Amino acid sequence: MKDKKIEKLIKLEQKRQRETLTLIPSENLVSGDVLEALGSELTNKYAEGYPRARYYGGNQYIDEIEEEARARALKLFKLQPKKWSVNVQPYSGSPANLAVLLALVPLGEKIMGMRLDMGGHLTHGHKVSLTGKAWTSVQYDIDRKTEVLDYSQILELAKKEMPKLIIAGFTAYPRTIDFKKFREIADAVGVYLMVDISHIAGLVAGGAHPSPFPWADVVTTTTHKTLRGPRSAMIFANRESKIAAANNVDIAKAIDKAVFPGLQGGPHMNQVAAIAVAMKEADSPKFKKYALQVVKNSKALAAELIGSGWRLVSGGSDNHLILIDVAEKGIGGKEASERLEKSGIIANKNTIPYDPRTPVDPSGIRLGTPTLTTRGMKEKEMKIVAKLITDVLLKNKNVSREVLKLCKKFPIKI
Ligand code: DSN
Repeated sequence: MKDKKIEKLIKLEQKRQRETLTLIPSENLVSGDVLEALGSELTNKYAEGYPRARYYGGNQYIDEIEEEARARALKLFKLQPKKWSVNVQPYSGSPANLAVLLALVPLGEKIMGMRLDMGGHLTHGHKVSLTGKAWTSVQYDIDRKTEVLDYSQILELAKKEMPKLIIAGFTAYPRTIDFKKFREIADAVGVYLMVDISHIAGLVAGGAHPSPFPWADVVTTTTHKTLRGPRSAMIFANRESKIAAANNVDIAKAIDKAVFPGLQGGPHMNQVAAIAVAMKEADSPKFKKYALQVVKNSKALAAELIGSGWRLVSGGSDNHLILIDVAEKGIGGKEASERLEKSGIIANKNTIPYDPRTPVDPSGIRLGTPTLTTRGMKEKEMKIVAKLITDVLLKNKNVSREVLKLCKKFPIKI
């Protein structure tokens, strides 16, 4: 690289990633092939429109790449092109979610998603997000006592508020989601069910979490979390959606139109190519094993943390993530994540349900196992990681040396 300043900073970031334990559940490590596609000359090309219907010339190879990405995405999730369409152009998860709302819910009408501080997402109708400004948003909670979803409460709220679209899928929910129950709720009020599987897409693809596809009208996902692809997103639309038919909506067309020209200009074709690469990588027995190991590791980490006296939100984990109530031990989430970082353990502070503290210094930290599992760590190492976390937070130790040793034993291979 001729730009020495940026080259140096990239190298330092590579070293940071190699020599720390990433426990942020929404992060992962991509393969060399995904990086190569992202860093390719595809970034030079404008391709506004869709395959075989572009506004610019010179798109013959670009068209093939986008068609391949779509075909591979459908195959990965075992979807028939006759029944499902997929749009691979959203720049990332937030515009993908926005595009779905733009396509299916008239501006100003009501949507219903989970509250951010309960584990939802900004784009599920939070008041600071466009999704909470351009639409009327009602938000559901999780059960105060069990800290899991209470489907009957969600049904009641849906019946009372009569939203036009219900969103399921979360960013800080450590348990299995019952998509069938969400379908029943959406059907009870005759509205769209949108499922955002950004966090668990890799688990769904690998068979480590039930699939939303038998139940949803639309599924959105980022591609860079458990799915281990580039920073990007996809929207799957159910061509057989009864709600779309009842509303006289061609759901696939409406979503394509909302993505482009509704929200975006030219797709980032380097990202689209990297999605294609990632979809193929995920469509393998090796990835399936990976997805199952992510969950095994999360359960092992959760069990060990509980054994060390920590209170976990909902009492454990069924997926790739864990929420520790650190405030219960008198430590703020901000302080906890900062102290962990000093020892090379990277986590993020997070609200817990009904958090009495603020989002900038909440009661929890959120941990996830996708990255450590990509590095090859298993249950044995999760026990070590749990002990390191406990040593830092409860015994005030600096465990940098042990962290580095573990990182060296499980190098990042691309
Ligand atoms: N920022 C993502 C996460 O960490 O869960 C969600 O957008």
